[in-house]
Amino acid sequence: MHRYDELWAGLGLDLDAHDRLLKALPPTYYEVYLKQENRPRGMEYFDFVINEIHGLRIKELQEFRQAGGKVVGTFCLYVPEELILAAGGVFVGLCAGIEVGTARAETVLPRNICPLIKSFMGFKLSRICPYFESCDLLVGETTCDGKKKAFEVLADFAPVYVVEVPQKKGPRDWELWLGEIRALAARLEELTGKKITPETLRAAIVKVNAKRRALKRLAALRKADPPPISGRDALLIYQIAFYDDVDRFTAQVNALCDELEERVRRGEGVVPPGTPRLVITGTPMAIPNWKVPYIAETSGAVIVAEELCTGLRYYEELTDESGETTDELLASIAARHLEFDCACFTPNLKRIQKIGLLANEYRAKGVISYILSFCDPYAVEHYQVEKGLRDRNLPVLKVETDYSEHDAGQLRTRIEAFIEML
Ligand code: BJ8
Repeated sequence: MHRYDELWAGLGLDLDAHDRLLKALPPTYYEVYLKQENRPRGMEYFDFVINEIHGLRIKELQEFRQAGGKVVGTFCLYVPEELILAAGGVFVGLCAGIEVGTARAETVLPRNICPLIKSFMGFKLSRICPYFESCDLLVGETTCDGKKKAFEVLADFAPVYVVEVPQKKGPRDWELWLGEIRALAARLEELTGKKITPETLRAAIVKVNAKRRALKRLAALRKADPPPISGRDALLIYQIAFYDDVDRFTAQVNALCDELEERVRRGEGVVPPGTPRLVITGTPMAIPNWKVPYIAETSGAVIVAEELCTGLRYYEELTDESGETTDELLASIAARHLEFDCACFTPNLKRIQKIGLLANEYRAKGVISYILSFCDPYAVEHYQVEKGLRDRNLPVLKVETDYSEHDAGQLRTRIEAFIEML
């Protein structure tokens, strides 16, 4: 990776700690990604993006800010990307998937808390994430208790605005949610100094829908046996979707899909036909958390779909583009963002049905229920997942883990045994 010392210093990063982070990534990336055989050529763009993860994109964000633009950091799918774009801003997803700055994070958080929360707090307090340092506003949300309370802490270190996400999906919850979307729109207008109009809203919805359509196209191609792309590569693309320029990303995903269509036509895949196919469900896998997919795909299986926020939940639903007024379009955005199913909601049985349907549609032989340690919503909801999949005679393996490598050997043994019995 090129060095951007001036840029990083300008953002106030701790350059020594940042260097250590940058050194840790390339060997892992080589092992998890570059060593794969028969990768699609179209992955070159995404490799390039990762190689420049703290470089070119950060430069673009700084240029945007120097021209008066505002960058908004988010942590959850319930914060609509199209709203930020409609207000003239740029969004970046800030969830983090690596154990970094833990000691600092533990000065303000309990030790036993979800690694995703600890990781984003560690990134902020250690000043090693140029995305965090590029944000003019962080938009949190009241999903799980851990995140909700962590945003109160984060507000001591950066400007934070919190959206209230309901816990149920009834008529009263809808009223609350629509009000929250309107309030967020007003806060974003205040931040950017730009009015959200029906035109800017519709353009933003069309733009983000195009990205979702490209990702849906990619997902559909993975139904082929053999699949033309690995689960690891698909996950990488979903992770990059959270911070890359929307139009460029969409074009690159579509170009990759053109290539994958050709592969499917030729019957060419990344694994031999008949390789056991898996669906992964559960908590999000923020970049660079590739641990479980890497283990599963180097243990004789291939992942064909993800019921994750870094997967299906991110792209499945489209926002209705047809509204005329700002209010109608805001209601469409609110409706779309109450559609997908996070375990923070109750009841959440649509999620359970979705996992079964997904496994059938993608001809998966088994499901991995992936849970980040100390994530109560997904850990407790695993009971429903297991029950629902048992009814469909689908084997499920529960994997509860964090970002460290200490359990990698034990996980490999369990995952290999699971794949063998499929
Ligand atoms: S819509 S999954 S991105 S809340 S893993 S921090 S739930 S303790 S990330 Fe999430 Fe939005 Fe839901 Fe998706 Fe809490 Fe669990 Fe940690 Fe989590």
